[in-house]
Amino acid sequence: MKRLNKTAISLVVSCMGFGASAVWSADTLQDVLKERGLSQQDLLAAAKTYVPTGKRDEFVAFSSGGQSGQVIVYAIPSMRILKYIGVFTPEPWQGYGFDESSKKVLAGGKIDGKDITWGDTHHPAISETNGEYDGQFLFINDKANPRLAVIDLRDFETKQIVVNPVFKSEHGGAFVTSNTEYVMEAAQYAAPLENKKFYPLEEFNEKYRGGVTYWKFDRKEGRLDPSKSFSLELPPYSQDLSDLGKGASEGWSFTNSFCSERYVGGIEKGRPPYEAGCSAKDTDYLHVINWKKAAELVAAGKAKKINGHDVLMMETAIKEGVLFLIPEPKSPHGVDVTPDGKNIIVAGKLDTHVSVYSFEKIQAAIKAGKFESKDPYGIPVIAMKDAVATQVSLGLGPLHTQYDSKPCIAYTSLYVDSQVAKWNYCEGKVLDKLSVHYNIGHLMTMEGDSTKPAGKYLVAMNKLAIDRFVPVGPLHPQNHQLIDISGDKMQLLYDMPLPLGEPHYVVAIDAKKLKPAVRYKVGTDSRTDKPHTGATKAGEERIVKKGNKVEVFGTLIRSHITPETIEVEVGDEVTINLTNLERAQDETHGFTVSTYNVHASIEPGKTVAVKFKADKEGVYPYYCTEFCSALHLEMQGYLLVKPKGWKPTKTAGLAAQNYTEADYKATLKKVADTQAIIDSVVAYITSVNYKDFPEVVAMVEDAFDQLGKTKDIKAKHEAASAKKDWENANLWAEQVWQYQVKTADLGLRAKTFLEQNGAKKVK
Ligand code: RUQ
Ligand code: CUA
Repeated sequence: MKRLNKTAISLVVSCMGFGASAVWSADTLQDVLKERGLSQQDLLAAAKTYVPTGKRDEFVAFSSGGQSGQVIVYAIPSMRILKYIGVFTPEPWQGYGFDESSKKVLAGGKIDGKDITWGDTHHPAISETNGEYDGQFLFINDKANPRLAVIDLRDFETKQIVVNPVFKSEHGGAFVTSNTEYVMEAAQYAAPLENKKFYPLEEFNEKYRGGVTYWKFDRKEGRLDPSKSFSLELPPYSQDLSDLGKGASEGWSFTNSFCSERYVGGIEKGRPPYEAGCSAKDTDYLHVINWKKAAELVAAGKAKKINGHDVLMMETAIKEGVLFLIPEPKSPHGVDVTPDGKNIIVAGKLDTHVSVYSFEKIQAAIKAGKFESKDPYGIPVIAMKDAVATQVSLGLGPLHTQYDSKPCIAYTSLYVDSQVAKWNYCEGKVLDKLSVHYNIGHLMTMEGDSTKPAGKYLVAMNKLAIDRFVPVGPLHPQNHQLIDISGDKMQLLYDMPLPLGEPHYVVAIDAKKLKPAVRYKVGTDSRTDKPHTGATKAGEERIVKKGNKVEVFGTLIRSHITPETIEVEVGDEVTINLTNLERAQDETHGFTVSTYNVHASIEPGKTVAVKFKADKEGVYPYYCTEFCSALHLEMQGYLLVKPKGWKPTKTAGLAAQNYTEADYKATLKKVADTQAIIDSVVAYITSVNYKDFPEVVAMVEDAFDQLGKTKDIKAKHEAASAKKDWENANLWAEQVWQYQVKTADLGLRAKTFLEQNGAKKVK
């Protein structure tokens, strides 16, 4: 690589907005470039993605976690990972699958009474209002075990999992209607719709079916409503990706298929394999569905109940004119409606073309009753020439298409060529091509599925990331590549390894649209959004024993778990409810009991219950698992599981420490010194406009709560000292100091916050 000269460097430096007097002198920058072997292009890319400490990213991306069954949240352009959300798979940090309420959410995903603790997540979708992302909810599907999950973006927690009542696999989901009235998913591999019903493969054409499901979403409740959801029966064509109409095509949906040959393989019997049979014909079928009318038909009682679920049968759909087919080139994959809803772009994996279907032409053909044929099930087929506006040859293996903020501009992934093609779908022209790492699957532009894509960046999702990163064994991470699409030419900016399954698809939203909470209303069950039955107020902590059931109503506040001891008999059923009483931001506590496989994450205000059978005698420490404060390690207690009928034998109390008067005096000195610190912090806080900062007000409230507790305790150590009981005098004085430490800790956090956020002096 050519060594950059000084002029070039200073040019770059001034472009980046570093003044001549910047801390990084030109020489230092040049040294770094030279040392690390970086080009000017690299430096530009770095400057476009680097987000300095304290600054925030512009977009937030929600990535499918692939086979991990989770969702990965990362920020753009820095590509910093922000969170993993447990969805179909237990996630211990969030207590997901280890506390009672989250276990119930996961149990919603049981199939035939069996726990399924993983998922093959594919396509996340953000809820929309008038076709624009509103940042309220996220939906994601599980292909392997056909399920759909709802994540509330107020707390980024999974609230609901529903099982598809008629499918055995599901790929074309999740997609939302323009106001999130419905969330759509399409079956993948055809199977009988009736549950637990066997038909031989010889009866594939007659008894196996595909379909699409429209899940009714109740936005107020934030939950899918299975009783108001329905499906549409489709031929066994291996339905694939789908998309919902918007704008001009509002009320309609579109679903691809890749095996309209209805081939069932059987290489064991000497038949050619699936891949040969499923790509034999030149075309498959795009399914065009009037879902609004279908919903009306279902409401009018025209559906058939299968497994207790409304299914609009093909026969009815054909008769009522809600289902049509159009040929589409060879084994297509992606179908993507343009932002204005006027066109539908289909990419055929085994064809170099993308086909731009015109919704207007499709409607004209339907109105005129102009069909070229019927498929074997009697569904009217619109001729491709009557539906296609244009076809553009882009390259090998086109898969998915995304849109720019600029009109008519689209980006399509080319799997075989490992490229992104930028093209104009109005003029049918290729504009630019960029080589990406390897085997690109999906790609994604900012708010690219909405009616108003935000442009700026594109992420290419490359599969099987050979050679890019430091090797970590035969299973490679995936590679998400960030691309700048703001100019005429695309520019590759960043490679991010994603090490948690194969993320199929990602959606990204303007970060400003997300308004997550920082705390819960005290006593909230976060998985139901309702008051928790085990919620407890400070001072009302108790242990209730009824027969062999022990229920603990406890609280958490730095750095203390109430109660400190839980005594049960072997065989008791133990429920521990814990409420986090903190108000300060991020004062999260965790909770576990040794060897009982329970864990909870208890954010401020939350109440969580863990439950287990104390089936083994012994002593089991419990503790807070989140490093919440300087005295976090002391946030502990014991679960004592006593043998049946056990009686104490020793009459002596707990061992004494033999503290002296000198110890007590030393503690009092420590208390006085700490109080001086608190006083100075309080003086600072009250000298500025701290009341204008809700975060600080919460911290100050918590701090005074802590300090308020010292009064009673001070009385205790003084009483003990009057009796020359140095043991208790010293220990109670120590307790005063504990509260002071917590107060000082909060006060200092508040002070730092005020200083960093420009608090002003007040009189
Ligand atoms: S898939 S790589 Cu969306 Cu499941 Cu296309
Ligand atoms: Cu609470 Cu550590």
